[in-house]
Amino acid sequence: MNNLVRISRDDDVAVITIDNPPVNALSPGVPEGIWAAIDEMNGDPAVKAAVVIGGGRTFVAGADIKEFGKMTSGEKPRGNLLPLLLHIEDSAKPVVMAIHGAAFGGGLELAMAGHYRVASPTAQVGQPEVNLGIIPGAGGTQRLPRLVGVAKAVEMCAEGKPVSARNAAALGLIDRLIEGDLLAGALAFTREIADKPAPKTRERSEKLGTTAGNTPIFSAARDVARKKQRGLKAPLAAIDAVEAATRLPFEEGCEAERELFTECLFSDQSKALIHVFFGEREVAKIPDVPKETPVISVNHVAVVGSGTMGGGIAIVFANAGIPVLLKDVDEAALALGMSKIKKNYASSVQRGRFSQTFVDERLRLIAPVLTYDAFSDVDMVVEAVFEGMALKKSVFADLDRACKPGTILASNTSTLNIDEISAATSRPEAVIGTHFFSPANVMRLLEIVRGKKSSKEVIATCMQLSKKLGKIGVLVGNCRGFVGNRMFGPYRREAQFLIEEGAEVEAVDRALVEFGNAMGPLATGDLAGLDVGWRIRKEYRHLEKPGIRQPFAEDRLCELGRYGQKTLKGWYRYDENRRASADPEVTALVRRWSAEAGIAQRQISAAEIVERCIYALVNEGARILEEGYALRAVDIDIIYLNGYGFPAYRGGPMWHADTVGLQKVYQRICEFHQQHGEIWTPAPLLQRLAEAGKTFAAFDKEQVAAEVFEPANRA
Ligand code: 3H9
Repeated sequence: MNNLVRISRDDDVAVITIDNPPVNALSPGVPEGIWAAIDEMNGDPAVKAAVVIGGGRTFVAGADIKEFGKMTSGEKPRGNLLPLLLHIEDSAKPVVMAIHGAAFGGGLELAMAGHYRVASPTAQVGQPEVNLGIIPGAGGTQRLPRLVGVAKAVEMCAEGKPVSARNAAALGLIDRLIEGDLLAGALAFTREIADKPAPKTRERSEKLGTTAGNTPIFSAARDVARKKQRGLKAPLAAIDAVEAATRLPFEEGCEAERELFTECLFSDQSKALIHVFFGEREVAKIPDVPKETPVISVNHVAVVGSGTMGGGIAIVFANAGIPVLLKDVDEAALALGMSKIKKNYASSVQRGRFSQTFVDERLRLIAPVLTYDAFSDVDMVVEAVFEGMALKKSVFADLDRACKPGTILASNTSTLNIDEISAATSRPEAVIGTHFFSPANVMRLLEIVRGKKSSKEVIATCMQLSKKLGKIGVLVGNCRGFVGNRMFGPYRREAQFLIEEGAEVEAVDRALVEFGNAMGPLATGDLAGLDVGWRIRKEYRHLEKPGIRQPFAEDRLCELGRYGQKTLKGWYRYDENRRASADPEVTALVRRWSAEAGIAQRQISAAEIVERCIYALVNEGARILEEGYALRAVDIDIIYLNGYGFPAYRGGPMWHADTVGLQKVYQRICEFHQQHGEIWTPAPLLQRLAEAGKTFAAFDKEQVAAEVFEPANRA
C-alpha cells in the first residue's frame, strides 16, 4: 500500500481505507494503493472478503480533476482506472464498497466495480462529469445501465445530477442502507455475503433492455439535452456512450466510452468548465482575509424594503432557515410585499420545487414590521430600498441608531457608493454591499462590495454566509456599477450601436444567443425595464465627456414610453402573455434617427456582433482587473456566469478571451478603436498581456504567486 490507502483487519474481513483528503480524489497513488490492497487481501488466507471505505468526510469524489489539465497539456497520463476496476471485479473474494458523503464520477465507477454497495442514508451518488464538459471515463456509462436500467443511466450521465442514497437503493445501485455506524454495518453485511458467489456488474445484462425499447429513450434524452444544455457537447456524448452499452459487449463499450471521453477532455468546453469548477472555489479565497478570520454568527436578520428585491432577499434568508424581519414604511406597501412573497412560494409549490409544509415553515420565519423596534436583536440588516443616495443615507442613519453594536449593515445597492452610504453611520467598518441579482431567490450570484472601511470580519462573514444562502459570493471593489454592471454598460452600448449602424434588433440578440448567452442584450433590457438605465443615465449625464459617441436609441424609445415588457413595448413588442415579436416600428424609428444623426447604414455579420459585444466586456474587465476592483480574472468570469447568463462552457468573458487568444482580441479592439474612437481605447493590461503573449489565467497565477493583490478598493 502507500500513505493514501491503508489496509487493516477486522477479524476475517479486510478494511481498505482510502485516505486522500479533502475528498479522496483518485489522485496518482490512490489506484495503485487500492490495487495492492486487493492483492494483499486475496493473498491473506485468514480473510474472506473486503470492505472499501473512505477516510474523512466522504467516499471518493472522483478522478483528480487537477490531473486533467496535465493530460491535455501533453503530460503522459498516470494510471488508467479501467484495469483497476476490472481487477477489483475479478477479485477472488468479494469486495463491498461502503459509501458516505459522495461517490461521484470515478468514485461511483469504483463503487460499481465492487460486488456490493452499502451506504449511509445521507450519501449521494452520481456521474457529474458533464458539468466538467466530459463523460464518465472509467466504465461508468457501461456499468451504470447494468445496475439501474438504461433510462435512469442516461439521465444520470447526461444531466449530471446526484441521486440520494435512498433513491439509489430503490434503483438497485445500493444494496443496503446503513443507519448508524457505516463501517460496523458494512462489516455485518460483508459477513452475510462472504460465502456467496460475488456478482460482477459487467456480466449483468438483465436491465439493458431491447433496441425497440431503448431507441425512444435515447432520442428523448437527446432532445432534452439539446434544449436544456444548449450548446454543450458532453451530454450528447454521454448519451452515445450509454447507447454503446446497449449495443456492444462490455469491453467494446468501454472502448467507445474512452474515445468519447478523450474527445470531450481535449475540447475547449471541458477546459472552460474545469476552469469554472476551480474558479468557483478560488473566489472564496481573499488574500488579506484569511480562512482563520473570525466570523459573526448570523442567526437573525432584517431586510429593509419589501419591494421586488427586498422580498426576494427575505425569501433567500428564510429558505436558509434564518428568521427575518421585513420592514417597510406603511401597511399597504408591506401587505403588497408579503403577498408577492406568498405568490412566489405558491408558484414554487405548484412547480413541485417545494412542499407546502416547507413553504409554511419558511413563511413563519418572515415577520413583517413597520418600525425599527425589533432591530436591536438582529445580527445583519440588508437594505433594499429605492435606489437613491439621500434615502439610503437616511435609512443607514436609522439603522445605526436601531441596531446593536456588531450588527452587519449591508446595502443591496447596484450603483451607489458604499463609502458614501457608510459615512451616514458611526460604524463604517460594519457597512458592506451585498448586491443580489434579480430574481434574488433564483440568481446564484452575490457581489459583495468592499467599502474602504469594511472590516475583515464583516467580509469573511458575508463570504461564508453566501454559501449558506446557496449563493456564490464574489468580493468586488467599490466602483460605479461594481464589476458586473460596470462591464454590462459597454456590452449593451455596443448592442445599441450595432442597431444604430444597421443591424436588426433580432439579429443582435440571435447572434449572442447563438454564442451561448441565456438571452440577447436587447431582450434583457426589455425584461429588466429600459427606463431603469434611462433614469440612471439622466442622473449621470453631467459626467459624460463631450465629443464621445453615446447610444441614443434606447433613451428615445423610453421617451416614447417604450419601457420594455412592462409596457408591452420596448425593443420588441409583446402580447398579453409577454411573448416577444419583432416590431417594424422600432426598425423604422431607429433608421430615421440614425439618418438624422448621419450614421452610415451597413450589413453587419453575426461574427462582428459577437466580437463587438463580447470584446467590450473583455476590455472593461481588463480595466477593472488592473484597477484592482476584481481580485482575479476568474472572479470576473464567475460573476458573468452566475449573474449575466454567460455560457459556462466558454468559461466566462476573460477565459473566452484567453481561448480566442489575447493577441487576436487586442488586434480586433485596436481596429474598433480606429473605427469608433476613444470608447474603444484598449485597456493597458490587455495590451501588455497581448504583447507579452500571455493570458489572463497566467496573470492570475502570477498575482497569486507574487501575492501582489491590491485590496479590491484602492481608488
Ligand atoms: C471523474 O471522476 C472522471 C471519471 O469518469 C474518471 C475518468 C478517467 N479532484 O467542493 P469543495 C477539491 S471527473 C480534485 O469545496 P464540498 C476542491 O477543489 C470528477 N480536487 O467541498 C476543493 O479544493 P480547495 C467527477 C477536488 O464539501 C476541495 O477539494 N467528480 C475534487 O463543498 C473541497 O471541495 C466531480 O465532479 C476532485 N474530484 O463538496 C465531483 N473534488 O479546498 C467534484 C473536490 O483547494 N467535487 N476537489 O478549494 C464535488 O462535487 C465536491 O467537491 C464535493 C464536496 C461534493 C465532493
